[in-house]
Amino acid sequence: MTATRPVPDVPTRPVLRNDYQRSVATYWNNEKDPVNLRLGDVDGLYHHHYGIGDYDPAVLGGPEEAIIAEMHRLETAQADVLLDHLGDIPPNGRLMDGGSGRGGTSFMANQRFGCQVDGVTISEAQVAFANDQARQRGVDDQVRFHFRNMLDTGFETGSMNGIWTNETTMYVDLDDLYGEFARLIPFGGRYVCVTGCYNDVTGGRSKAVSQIDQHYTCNIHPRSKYFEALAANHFVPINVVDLTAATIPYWELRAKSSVATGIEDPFLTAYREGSFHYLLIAADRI
Ligand code: GPP
Ligand code: MG
Repeated sequence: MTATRPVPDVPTRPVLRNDYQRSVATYWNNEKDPVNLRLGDVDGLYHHHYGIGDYDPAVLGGPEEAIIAEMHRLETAQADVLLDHLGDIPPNGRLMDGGSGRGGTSFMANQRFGCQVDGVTISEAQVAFANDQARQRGVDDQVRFHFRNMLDTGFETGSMNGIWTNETTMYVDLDDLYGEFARLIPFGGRYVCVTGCYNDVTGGRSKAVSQIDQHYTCNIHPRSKYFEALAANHFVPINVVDLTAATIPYWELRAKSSVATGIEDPFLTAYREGSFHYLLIAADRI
């Protein structure tokens, strides 16, 4: 007789490995910023990423709600572009969201592909929030959020058709991350990354980039590091899209909004001076 062992929903090793990870988890466990919650309240998709595309200038003369709704529309448009790059995912497929936040992009992926989505985050508050959203949306049998570390997920080898990270890679070592993703995605699967990275061509970390790091307790990587770490871990880029010009209007609108957080000027400076890019990378696992 073959004994089947239950698969626990917690990895066997501790999720938080060091003081840095604990400090990041604490930040996100306590985060309740209107720039995220008020935008999410518009339609129940709570994002933790920025927007792309032009805003409608008419919102500037209108009520505050119109600006909030417009910023939310641009953030949702960003997630749509990310998902466009995942390619065809069958309804019986499975995707992973590395650093899933309050779940916005995961719900959009499930809506689009009808497939199973597993989000992982080291914030227990985000796991609880996003699983509650899944229940409210009636998709908790398909979209699940886990208190796990994307560097060591505990998911089965080869179990994911695709993985994305939507502005989360600045919190981790890229070699560790892509080593784990190479384990999870079988040959031919797709990885999509949207990130902010600094520009090797203009030199080291600019003052504005350092201010962004300081604001979020993160460690923005140079552009070169992404391609090095992907290549070293069996990922070959098929598309690289510089979204910098497309994200500037979002930051201009955000700077004028009532929910500005103070990080708008460093982003605008970094993008305009060319020391920082907003980049999408889609890569195949070979
Ligand atoms: C957060 O989105 C994104 C990050 C913390 C990573 C930093 C991103 C870079 C591109 C450098 P958020 O929606 O939680 O941030 P905010 O609260 O500022 O809207
Ligand atoms: Mg936000």
